[in-house]
Amino acid sequence: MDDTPRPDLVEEVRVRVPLPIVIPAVAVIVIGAVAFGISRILLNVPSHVAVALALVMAVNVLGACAYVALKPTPMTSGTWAELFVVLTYPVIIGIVLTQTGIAGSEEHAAAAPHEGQQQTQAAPAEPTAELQIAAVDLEWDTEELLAVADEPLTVAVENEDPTPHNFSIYEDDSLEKELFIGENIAPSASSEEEIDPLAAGEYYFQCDLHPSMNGTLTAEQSS
Ligand SMILES: [Cu+2]
Repeated sequence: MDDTPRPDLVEEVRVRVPLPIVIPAVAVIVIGAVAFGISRILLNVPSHVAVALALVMAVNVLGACAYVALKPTPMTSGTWAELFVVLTYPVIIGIVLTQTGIAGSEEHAAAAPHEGQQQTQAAPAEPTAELQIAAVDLEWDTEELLAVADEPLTVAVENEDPTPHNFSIYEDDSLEKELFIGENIAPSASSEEEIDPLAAGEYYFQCDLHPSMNGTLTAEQSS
């Protein structure tokens, strides 16, 4: 008799053995990638467009599943490809809408500050020697300060809280090297802190009374 295993059997075993692991793993990866991709698109279009897009996607998924379930003949790679196109065309529409701005992205940008971002101001593009920061509800109103390097700085610190705060600068978050330690600022008071010139680089600032109130001060050469 012939001892060599039937090549088709070997092939079958090789394919079948890992399937109970491979199929769920691939499914998780694919579902995760699709969910992540779609969420990027939905978050980038105005909310009314996102709702419509999500509904179209949902109908598509239902339709595609019905199609697979009812199809009598085995699926060929061609029908899989068709299915893929049907499932992904809303994603493509979404990408086109996002990229072209047809969907009114300005409106979305205007709405963005309502989504829990009012605590964080955008960092100013130009470094300045006159910085401002305010303490509100045990948080700084910004976590990024952009200062001019090699120039004396002032930091106007406003305390809008009923508790005292101070403003201190350290070389880094190890707090090993102090660069400036501010006096405590009374509730509802403000203080103009004068800081010696800082070399270009990144520094760490915090309230020493509440170290969770911290951020990064970046010193940059002014252009
Ligand atoms: Cu504080």
